[in-house]
Amino acid sequence: MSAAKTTLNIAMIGQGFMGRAHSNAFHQVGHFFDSPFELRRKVICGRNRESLQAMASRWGWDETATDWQAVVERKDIDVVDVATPNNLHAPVALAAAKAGKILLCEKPLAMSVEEAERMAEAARKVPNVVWFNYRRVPAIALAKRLMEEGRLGQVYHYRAVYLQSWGPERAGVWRFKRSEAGSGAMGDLLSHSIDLALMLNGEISELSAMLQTFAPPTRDVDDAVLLLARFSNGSIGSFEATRYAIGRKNYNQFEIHGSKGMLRFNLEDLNRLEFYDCGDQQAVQGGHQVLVTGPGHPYVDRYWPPGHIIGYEHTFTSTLADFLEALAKKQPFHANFDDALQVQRVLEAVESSSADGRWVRLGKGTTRGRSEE
Ligand code: NAI
Ligand code: SOE
Repeated sequence: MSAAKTTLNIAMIGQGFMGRAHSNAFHQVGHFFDSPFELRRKVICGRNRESLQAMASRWGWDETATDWQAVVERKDIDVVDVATPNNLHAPVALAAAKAGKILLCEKPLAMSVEEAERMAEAARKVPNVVWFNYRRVPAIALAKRLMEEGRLGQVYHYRAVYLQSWGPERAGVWRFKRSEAGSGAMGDLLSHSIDLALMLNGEISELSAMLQTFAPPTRDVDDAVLLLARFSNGSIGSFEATRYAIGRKNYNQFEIHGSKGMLRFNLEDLNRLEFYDCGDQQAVQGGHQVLVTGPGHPYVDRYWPPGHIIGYEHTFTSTLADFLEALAKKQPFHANFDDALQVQRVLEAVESSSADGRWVRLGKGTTRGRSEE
């Protein structure tokens, strides 16, 4: 008979989009992965009692609550998952870390570098995760593997865009308020592109950026951001993130050119990675459209047979699965609060460059993805 698994009681703060994505991951991880822990969806905490109850029933949460402070101090809670607007990440995470809880937190980690530093320091005492879920897209994990194997050679160009089309008519929600979001397209979208760039291509050494707000007074955050960057490996990068790319839905794309080849990925075609290999016979050179559904591709053997595509929600399940495995083996996990602090440093440099109209140097080591160590 196999030994009983340790149960982890989870409290999730937030009942919105990510509340659903995380609930699904907590529910599914044990179905697809050999989870070393039994996860119990113990308390879901939000602000709207009625919809909370409905959500708790739908997603299998035992209890509901509306006071996050009381929840994070409960002795019977092992894990606190922060899925609230950005301004609450720090207070909830700091209180939970103080109470010794395992910490899961949404991106962007914080409202400022100063806040992110305090959070990262507190989180070093407990196991922790930041939900930079795109790292676990199989095609992106494959891109990482190919780069680590040197299949791109020396990297020259890193180019990323993150395009959405909220446009002018979607004001009012927390995402458009500096007091709750901290920033606009920058923290919401660019943070993902920067996290991936640091993971795939290493440290950014300097940057020059421009932030733009198109919508007048109702909105006090950036709608769009453009960024030029130099990486420590000698490559140069360009990034664009916008909520005004009318016609684009969730167009999270990167393209990397090296001396031996090229990689291209777009989230709207999540199961595919394009790989151009200069080593191919000249007669057949061209981008390989790799359907990253196995065999031999990251994560996919946990889901369906080759060719049976997976979706957005699986990235959260795979993130959680990797974290639980690392937790059981007492191994480091990425992306963690320290990784997200590096992203936050880049975001702060973007703001300062945009305000001063200058290039900003980032101190050596400040933006190196921890996973590169
Ligand atoms: P949402 O607006 O759908 O949900 C936010 C939730 O927080 C709501 O349920 C609200 O009731 C709850 N909340 C607000 N104040 C609260 C309080 N005082 N106590 C308890 N609950 C409170 O927002 P969404 O899209 O779920 O975003 C949440 C976080 O997740 C943000 O930090 C966002 O940047 C991040 N996010 C990350 C994504 C990813 O790809 N990793 C995707 C979407 C969002
Ligand atoms: C915004 O529309 C959003 O949901 C971001 O908050 C997420 O981080 C991004 O993954 C998808 O877009």
